[in-house]
Amino acid sequence: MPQRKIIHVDCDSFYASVEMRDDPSLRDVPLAVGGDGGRGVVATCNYRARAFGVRSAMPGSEARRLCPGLVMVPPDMARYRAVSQQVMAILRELTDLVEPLSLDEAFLDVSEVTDHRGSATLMARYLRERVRQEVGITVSAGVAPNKFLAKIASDWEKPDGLFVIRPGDVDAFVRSLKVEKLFGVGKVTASKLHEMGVETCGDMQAVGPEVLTDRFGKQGYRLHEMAYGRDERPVVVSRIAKSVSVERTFSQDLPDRLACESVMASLVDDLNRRLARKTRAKPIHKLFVKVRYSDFSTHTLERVRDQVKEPEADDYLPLFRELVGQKDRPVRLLGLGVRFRNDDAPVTQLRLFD
Ligand code: TTP
Ligand code: MG
Repeated sequence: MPQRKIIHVDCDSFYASVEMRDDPSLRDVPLAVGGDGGRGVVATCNYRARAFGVRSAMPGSEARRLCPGLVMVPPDMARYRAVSQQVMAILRELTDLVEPLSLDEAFLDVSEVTDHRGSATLMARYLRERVRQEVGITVSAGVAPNKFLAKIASDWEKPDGLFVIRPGDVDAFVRSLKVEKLFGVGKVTASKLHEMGVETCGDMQAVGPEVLTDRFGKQGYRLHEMAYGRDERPVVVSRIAKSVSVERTFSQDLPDRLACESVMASLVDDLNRRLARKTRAKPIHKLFVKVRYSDFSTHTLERVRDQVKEPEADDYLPLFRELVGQKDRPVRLLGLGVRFRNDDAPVTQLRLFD
């Protein structure tokens, strides 16, 4: 298998971060999000509450005992889903190979991405910054040659951290890695391993695959593989893209329509690069443009354009002109994209967020 570059992204104290973003009075207090305004269990809590020992799945009563000043708010799943979609959309602008694991985390396979000089570290930095600026929450990221290590890496510098495990660092990294960090190793497996004198992956390497499979069956072989930092599971894209788009937020607003039209060609280039990376592209059905003005009002327009194979700036200019009309207003963001035809039988589509 060729060397891969995998990024794992995980939002920090996700539900709590959304609540803190939307209500400044919650920003400087220990906060838990939980069922029934406090009588249920803690879904998550901010890092200030974690310092008191509050944790996910803890009964609200226990959380309050540990942390007397704890503020508890009920969850608002609709809002978390919307934020999640915003985050995932930013990830998908970088690559289509995005595998969400839950509302707040995803794997990306960026092996083929050439933006950011092809550096997964720069890509992860960029994604973290964009989510911070555009969504208003922090995410931690891990970069590694496979999913298993990328997930450990994203947790390493949490919250608001980035940790990179380069291929050459893998051996040294895993040798000192505690077995508790391994996927599937809970309290029971960990204590069995400890009884065998195994604390780290280095210890586990010394034990060898035979003993591990004798003791743990199939899981034993997985443990052996993980002890060497090996994991060949691919990033699985479980949804067929309905559209592909690119957008750019300008560090300084574009003053007028002419300025917008002059960046169109480079946006179309970006779009075509993204389209070229699509492995399961269907025929294009519609083109659309999006404009956000300096007052944050956002407008989009789409038109059926079945004949387009590889869009050009000239395909988008008429839409752009129709959308903005005759007036010049400062533009903050410009986006464009394509929607694919959706006429063949619906592929069994995983509803990720239900
Ligand atoms: P996590 O990513 O496990 O936790 P987190 O994002 O709150 O904190 P961090 O990643 O910084 O450690 O889970 C994501 C969301 O899933 C979390 O915000 C709330 C929800 N969740 C529950 O509802 N119950 C749980 O037991 C857990 C672990 C999470
Ligand atoms: Mg999280």
